[in-house]
Amino acid sequence: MSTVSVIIPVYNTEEYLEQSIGSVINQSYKNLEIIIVDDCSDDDSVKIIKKFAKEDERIKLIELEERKGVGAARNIGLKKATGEYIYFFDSDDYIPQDTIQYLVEHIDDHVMIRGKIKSTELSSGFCIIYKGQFVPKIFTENKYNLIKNNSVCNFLIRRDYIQEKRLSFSEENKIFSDLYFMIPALKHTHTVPYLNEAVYFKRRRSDPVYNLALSQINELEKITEFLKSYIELKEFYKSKDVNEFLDKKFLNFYREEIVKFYTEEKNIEDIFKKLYEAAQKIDKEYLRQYDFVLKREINILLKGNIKRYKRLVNRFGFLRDLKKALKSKNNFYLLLYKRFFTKLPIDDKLVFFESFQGRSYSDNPKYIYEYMLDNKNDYKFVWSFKNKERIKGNPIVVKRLGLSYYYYLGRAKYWVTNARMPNNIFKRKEAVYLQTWHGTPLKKLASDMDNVFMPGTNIVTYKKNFYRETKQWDYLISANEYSTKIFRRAFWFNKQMLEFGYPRNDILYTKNNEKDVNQIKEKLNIPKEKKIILYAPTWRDDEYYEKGSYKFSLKIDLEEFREKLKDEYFLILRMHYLISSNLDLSRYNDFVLDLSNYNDISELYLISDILITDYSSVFFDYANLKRPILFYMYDIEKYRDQLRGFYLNIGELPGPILKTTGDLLDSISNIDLVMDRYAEKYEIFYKKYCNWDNGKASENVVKTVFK
Ligand code: C2G
Repeated sequence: MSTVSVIIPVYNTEEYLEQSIGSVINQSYKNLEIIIVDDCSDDDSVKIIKKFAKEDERIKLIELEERKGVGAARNIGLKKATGEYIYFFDSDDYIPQDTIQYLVEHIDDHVMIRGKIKSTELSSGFCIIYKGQFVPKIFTENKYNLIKNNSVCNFLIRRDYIQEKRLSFSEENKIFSDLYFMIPALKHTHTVPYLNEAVYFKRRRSDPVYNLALSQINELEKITEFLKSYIELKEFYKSKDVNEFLDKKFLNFYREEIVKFYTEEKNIEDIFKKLYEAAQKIDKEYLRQYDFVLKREINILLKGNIKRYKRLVNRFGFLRDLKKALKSKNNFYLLLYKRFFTKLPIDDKLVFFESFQGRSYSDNPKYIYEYMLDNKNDYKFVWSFKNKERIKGNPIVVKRLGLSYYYYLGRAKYWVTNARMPNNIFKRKEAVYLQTWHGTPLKKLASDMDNVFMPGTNIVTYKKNFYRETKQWDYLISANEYSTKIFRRAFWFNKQMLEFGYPRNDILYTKNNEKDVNQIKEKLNIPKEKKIILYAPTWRDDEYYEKGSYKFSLKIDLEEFREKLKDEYFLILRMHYLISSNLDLSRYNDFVLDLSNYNDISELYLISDILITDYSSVFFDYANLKRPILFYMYDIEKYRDQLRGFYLNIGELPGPILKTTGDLLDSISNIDLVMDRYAEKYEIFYKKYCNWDNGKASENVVKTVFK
């Protein structure tokens, strides 16, 4: 039985090692030599590997004393390897148990074989079982397609072949290091079998630090490295097939990465010299088969005149935008925004407001606006709504994503919103973006999330979009020190944090009196003589109709609730703004009111005597009132452990965690006892999370931002 040396470079992948190394150890093919090269990790990776090594003598750990990069780590692993075959594996990936077995069984007389690579975003839980006879597909002229993704992973290669051809990885080029190994590896062989059933799961890393396209600097680094390796490899390899492979790679890279780099209005100057040098290497004959625009751009690039090239890129950029613009009304508006509205003079006294993506007149933006209405009358205001509304102060009202929405976004000096803006809208440089956010976080946010279960996205795209958004924020409001800490990290935010509490909570201090409370009750037609219970749960990421539209099934037995409570209490149901399920409450009219569509939850806090919630940030705000809170967390295990994960230890919560209607009723009928029992916790909670709120947050925010 031949030995397979599995080479695994490791750098700070502690969270994946159990699964990744575990999947190698558990291979049905047992004759393995597992060489793990730790590239100077500063997390607990080495500790975990040592634990594995103690129990499995096939594991050899090499610890590098200084960081050398993945290419160098693999080269070191190769030097140590003694097996007949080499198999490359990355320390955050995962292979089903028969993968190596299948590869060994099907390599025959070939020098190498490759299995299938599947990308995944999930942090756990994939499994694949094939049974039966498999026939590999043989790659010949098209063999370079096997390294379209620039990766050496899931290749099984004869070690004597590697030695004979002196194959090694580039140690300088970190991103395209594998190409330096794989191009010559493929060049010297005629046929390469490919086995679809030998699967390898490649994790699309959720950590943006490793996700190279994320920031501008990294994009620049990626482009520079690509151009450098293209030039080097072109100089080294003269054969037609390698050249065609490299040219194709270059032109695809140009179209996808470089054009994108330009369209995001980054500097052509930063890459022009290298790009010019790279373009000299392209085979003019090969270029002929490409479209007019690409040919023309490359041909002008070849002339080396940056001004001319820039003019052309801009012109074609406009044509590309125009082509996109003709596809939909929204794209057309976007073009107008980018090319015209943002080129008009900025209006220094114009403020653009939006709350919950135009869903309502509410939350922090509402209170900032109302303060400005009364105190900053030299400003003009625009509000954006999904469905047009009339609100006080007579501002300009625009329909979200309509033409005037884009026009005013382009003209306004200030943007004030509590949620993300659409992905493809970039703020003009002179504008000021005040992001208020919409809650103290309990559930994990943005960069702290490991998985996303929302429809229509994956973790990498989700984080990239989020990152692009947060980079545009100039100010961010935080309601407490705890939020500040989380926001800085989770939102990659390093500009000015406004630490005054939440503007939306001002009224919890300024209107917490009988007269104002009764006024709200009257407005909403709510019995004044009854005590009010507010039930305000959050949404569930994995229960949806479609993107942006979520389901909710009420887990409170209303029949029983009414039966037991109707004499003393009145219930307000308040679903999260992402919930589109409609509740049929017609049978309970005398006891329940659905106020899910009411604009302002802060007013509902004011009028209620008890809050029932779950994982919603509403409890942080409500605690300002020091009134009882019951946590109805009937699905806590799933919500916390699978869907989101929490920042807060639930032992800190200022009220009981309940799982059934019976538990709720029990607590409600003993509410004074509950308050007594939680008095101390409540006090600690209040000090930690409500400390900054004092009724003046709107004023302080406005005075800081609108000087
Ligand atoms: N909200 C509401 N009614 C509900 C739930 C929430 O009006 N039934 C409002 C509250 O103002 C709340 C905000 O929406 O503070 C955010 O709701 P969460 O339930 O906390 O959920 P989410 O929108 O996912 O935001 O940092 C906060 C997080 O981002 C959570």
